[in-house]
Amino acid sequence: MCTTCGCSGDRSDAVLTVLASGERVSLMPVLDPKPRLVNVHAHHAHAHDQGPAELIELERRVLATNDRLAERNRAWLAGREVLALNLMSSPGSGKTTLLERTLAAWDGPCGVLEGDQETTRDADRIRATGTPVVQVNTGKGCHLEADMVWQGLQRLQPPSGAVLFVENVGNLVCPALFDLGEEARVVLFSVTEGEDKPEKYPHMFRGADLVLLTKVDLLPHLDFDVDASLRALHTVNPRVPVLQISARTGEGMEAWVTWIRAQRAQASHGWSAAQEPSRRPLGGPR
Ligand SMILES: Nc1nc2c(ncn2[C@@H]2O[C@H](COP(=O)(O)OP(=O)(O)OP(=O)(O)O)[C@@H](O)[C@H]2O)c(=O)[nH]1
Ligand SMILES: [Mg+2]
Repeated sequence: MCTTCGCSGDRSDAVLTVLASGERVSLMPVLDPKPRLVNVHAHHAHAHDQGPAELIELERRVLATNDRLAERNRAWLAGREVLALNLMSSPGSGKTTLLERTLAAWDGPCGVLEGDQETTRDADRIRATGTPVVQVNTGKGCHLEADMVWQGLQRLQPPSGAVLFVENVGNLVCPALFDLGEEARVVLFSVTEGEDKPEKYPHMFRGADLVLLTKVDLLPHLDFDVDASLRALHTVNPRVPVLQISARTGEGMEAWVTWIRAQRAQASHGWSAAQEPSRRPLGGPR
């Protein structure tokens, strides 16, 4: 849950679908990693009765739990030398379209975890490329959480050396708060959104390891000022690399694929030192 937007912590309608088999799994937290979480959920049922201090404490504890689960994902991914990229943006910035084109261009093993509140439309599009995919529907939730990614990983079982693309729920606010165990965060910023978005949603852009300025094929038809958008971006994240890209024309795709390769090469240094996670604190697969 996020006190940021007030979205419900109720996970009763969250579900994961494995596209290949049609398996559907409830994402109700079935096993709280620490007993004290039970209290968190119990409290949340009455969150509207709580004062700001209690809500901040509640959020801190939820995020701390998420961070521990994200570390478990990170260790699992490192143990299998799988590069996980978390793609985030506002709705409709072009995440799925970029993925469709990327998967066609990528020559190694891949997996995709799709996040949306409802429907399997994005996962259907990915499945059509022949790539293994699971869809997480968050229901009332507005972001993916680390345990959802864990559940997806257990079903995708990406092979060693694969790239796992996680398409987060379209939202420029809450997904930024939740570490998923990814190696890098890629934030898409489309030229139809207005130059000021990085300054209005600084947390998302501040946490980005790469920003993709998308739909640049539309620039001739818009009064979007690329230089002004880059100034706004660099105000909140001065050193973030930016690639201008169009999934429609293919402009920038080569640079994007090169960036992914470089990420994998860089991550592999850490993987060689990585250990399997201890099973004791968090338990095995749920
Ligand atoms: N002109 C142009 N249109 C694009 C490009 N990329 C995506 N689109 C269009 O933008 C719309 C949204 O694209 P999606 O890829 O579904 O966006 P998304 O970010 O996955 O959307 P959500 O999953 O709903 O957040 C679609 O109509 C796409 O055809 C592009 O590079 N150029
Ligand atoms: Mg999408």
